[in-house]
Amino acid sequence: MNDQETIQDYCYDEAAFDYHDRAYIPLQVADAPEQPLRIPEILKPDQETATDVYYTITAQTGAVQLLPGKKTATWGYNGPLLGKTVIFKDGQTVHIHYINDLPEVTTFHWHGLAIPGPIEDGGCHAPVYPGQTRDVEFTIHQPAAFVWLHAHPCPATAEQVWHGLAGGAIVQDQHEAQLPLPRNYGVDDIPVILQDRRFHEDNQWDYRQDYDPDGILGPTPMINGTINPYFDVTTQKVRLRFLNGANRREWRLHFSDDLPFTQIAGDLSLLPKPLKMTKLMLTCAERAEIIVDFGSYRPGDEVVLYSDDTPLLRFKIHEFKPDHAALPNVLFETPNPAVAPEMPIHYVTLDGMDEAVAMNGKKFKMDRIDYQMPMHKVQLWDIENTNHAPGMIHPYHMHGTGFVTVARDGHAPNPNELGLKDTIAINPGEHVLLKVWFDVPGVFMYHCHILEHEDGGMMAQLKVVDPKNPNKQYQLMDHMTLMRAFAEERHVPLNELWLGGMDSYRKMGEEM
Ligand SMILES: [Cu+2]
Repeated sequence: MNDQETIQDYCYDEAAFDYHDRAYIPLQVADAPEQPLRIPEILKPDQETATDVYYTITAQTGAVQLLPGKKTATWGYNGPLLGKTVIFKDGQTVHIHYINDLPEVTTFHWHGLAIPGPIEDGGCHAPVYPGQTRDVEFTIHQPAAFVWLHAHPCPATAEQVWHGLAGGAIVQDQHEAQLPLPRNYGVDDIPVILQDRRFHEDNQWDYRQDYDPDGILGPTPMINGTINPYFDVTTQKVRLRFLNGANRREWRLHFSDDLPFTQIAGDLSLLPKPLKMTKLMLTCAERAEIIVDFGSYRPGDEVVLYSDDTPLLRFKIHEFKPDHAALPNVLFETPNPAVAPEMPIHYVTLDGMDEAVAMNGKKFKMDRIDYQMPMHKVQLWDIENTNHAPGMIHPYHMHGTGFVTVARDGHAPNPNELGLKDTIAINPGEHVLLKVWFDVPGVFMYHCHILEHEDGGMMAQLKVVDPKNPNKQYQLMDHMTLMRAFAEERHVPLNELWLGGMDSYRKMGEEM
């Protein structure tokens, strides 16, 4: 690498950054003592063999001491808040036993896993009702990446993630394992899940009070479920696996002293080559892995990670052994399969803002298939954000696959978009061209990953048809079935049920 390649730009339309929104809530440091960054434990398998691994994942309620005073009521997986880090190995068959110990229906969606849908994928068609369980089984066939688990019941995805139903998962493969990269989990390889919350009376969260159809924001940064966190640096190089787990917020990351860092991976794979940069923007659901070299600091120094002007995480430098090993120049060969000539470009538009959000002019319907696509065929997808400038940046996400970014408005993609991705930020007025293919069958959603936008209807679903089983039928649920369950579980009549996304349909006069 040479210095000319250092990226010193956030790469997106500044006029569309979230801080221009009239409802924007700036981040501020909480009036609370600093705390060690929580490192989610690795989830222990119930059983593991050379070919198979068995996990139990329980969605549960809990309470966490986030601020001085009262504990905050939270939700989590196998713990009170967020989740334990799940390890998946390429080639392994995974068996998961889900338990719902929450008071209401939820689903368990693996964001970033290329596994069949809609049941294994765990979107809105795979509910687990309170007190009930579900078992799924799938095989991992994909490159090393940092993916995540989150709730996805429509239209209450946003509210359940806000309660805490989100956790990281690491896909490991043999290629990545052989590269000289930090991977001592919790020491020089740490997840950094970026979220924001507003604390109300008695330190509680209040989703409905904070609701905004363009996405809920809170002033307090919460990193891995920690307020005012610090991390003790004991190695010269530290690998940070960032996940934007916020409902709405964009994170514009940079370090004190404009310390350069090296991005090595995006959402679903390593990058073709490491990229030196000083600024990194992540929109909702995007991931990035970076390596920070603290070699120019001494014990007692502190390095601060910021988003815009707000400190998020303090790195306290301790003694470490010098590590001047260079990173490899080549990290990954991004697949580049040929487009099937018989497949015309498929167009998707991300439309509107506030309650008017839609995709291709329509709001999402759980029992409607919007598109059919043959398995293994590669197709160009043109994703357009039809917002007029200044508008908003919409992070576009696809379930069940990783795609290759071909072009932004006819220009080369940003250099850190050259690996496999599952979520891509689209500027207002922009067309982003993707190469899309599916290697697993099923029904999959694709949507804006501002969680209130997806609940509000900026979402659609496709059916991937396996040529070996072209007539396979999928039992699709509808919104009303889930909403009746929510009404019953919340002990309110259906006409008094409030779920954020329902507002967006009602206000636009649309049936669910
Ligand atoms: Cu959006």
